[in-house]
Amino acid sequence: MAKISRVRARQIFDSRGNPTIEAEIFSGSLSASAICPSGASTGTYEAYEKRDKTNKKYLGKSVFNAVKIINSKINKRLKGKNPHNQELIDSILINLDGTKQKKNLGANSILAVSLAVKKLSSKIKKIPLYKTFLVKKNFKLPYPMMNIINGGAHANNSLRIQEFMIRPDKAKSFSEAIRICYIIINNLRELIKKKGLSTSVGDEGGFAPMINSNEKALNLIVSAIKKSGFKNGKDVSICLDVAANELFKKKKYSIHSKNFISVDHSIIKYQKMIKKYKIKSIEDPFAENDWISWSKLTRSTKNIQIVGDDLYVTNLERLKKGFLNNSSNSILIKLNQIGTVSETLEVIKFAKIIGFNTIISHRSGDTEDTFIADLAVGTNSNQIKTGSLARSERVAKFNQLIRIEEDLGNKARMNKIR
Ligand code: 2PG
Ligand code: MG
Repeated sequence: MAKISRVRARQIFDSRGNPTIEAEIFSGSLSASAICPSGASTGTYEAYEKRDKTNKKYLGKSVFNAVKIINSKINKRLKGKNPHNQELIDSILINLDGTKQKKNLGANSILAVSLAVKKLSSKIKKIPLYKTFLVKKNFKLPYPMMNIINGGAHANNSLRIQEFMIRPDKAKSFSEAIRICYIIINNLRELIKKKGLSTSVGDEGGFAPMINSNEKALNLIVSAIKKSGFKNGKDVSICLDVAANELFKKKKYSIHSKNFISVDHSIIKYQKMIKKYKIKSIEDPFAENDWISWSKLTRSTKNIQIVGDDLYVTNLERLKKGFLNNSSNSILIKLNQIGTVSETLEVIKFAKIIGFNTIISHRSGDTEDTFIADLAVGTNSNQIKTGSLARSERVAKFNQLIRIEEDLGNKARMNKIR
């Protein structure tokens, strides 16, 4: 039986240049490592990210204490354990922490270890990582939701909506999906340039031009899709992440302009926007505790993907509540919102039972780690959200999916958009 001989960690840096944790697990002559990502527009109910708040050397953001926990406590508890028993290892970590939001050890230290164990197990078994999750055959590639214009907390322009994405719905293969996005992004760059605006990019690789209205961003995208020879709403769909937690005050929302308006009024504006721009998917249209407004929107729209991110925070209890309230029809999956691989898989399994789409997602502070690309294929998730075709930490995930597609050869299929 394989045994873990050592667990060690170090502080490294994420794509925003902030400290994060890399964990490394050893068994015999083999080892595997994994890195924890970090969000900017985080939900209140996410698992806790442990940082050295009083260490001024890194502006309170270093993770030395969390690293120390891995090198001491976690190393001690996992030594001698079977790396193939992911559930046992994750439950040891959960129990060692003992809190609901993983406040003792920090979800960042727990997740880095949990991911590294999963990778080590696949390495020892000599099985590609994507084959070690829920799906055992008929693997399918996810559709990318590519974030081509960044706003909100991910850019310093004044766009209300955080993410403007495109999804190439008619692509027959993953490589073709990327090619379609590539063409549109290049045309979008030209259109932005022509307007005399900057083509620099935001945290997730999408352009972050200094524009101030959602409509202006949407018009640019519609033009880019058209210029590329595709039909908006047919070949390619526009998808949004509003991240409405950031736009909520006293029961009112400032999603559509700087003015705060009522929920009913916001819904009317959403409906107009959906119709005019043929929008197919909206993530976090309302705030994380505003369950009723979510249900109102979900009930009042047809064939629109309504995605819970901050609403569910990859947490089974919250997903159950959303299901009972008819709050949405899809869930965004982020490993570090909950903190272990096993708990993430539990949430995905339940989402599938209730017929929700599962969309695997990066964080705005991400790294060269490509775990989520394998997770998307291995869980039959029909979409992946991992930024744009810019910034290596984003492109790395797309490249890994291209490798997986190649590995599957003539068995590779695209998933279905429902
Ligand atoms: C989101 C994510 C990823 P962050 O809101 O969906 O795009 O952003 O990691 O900042 O929470
Ligand atoms: Mg989101």
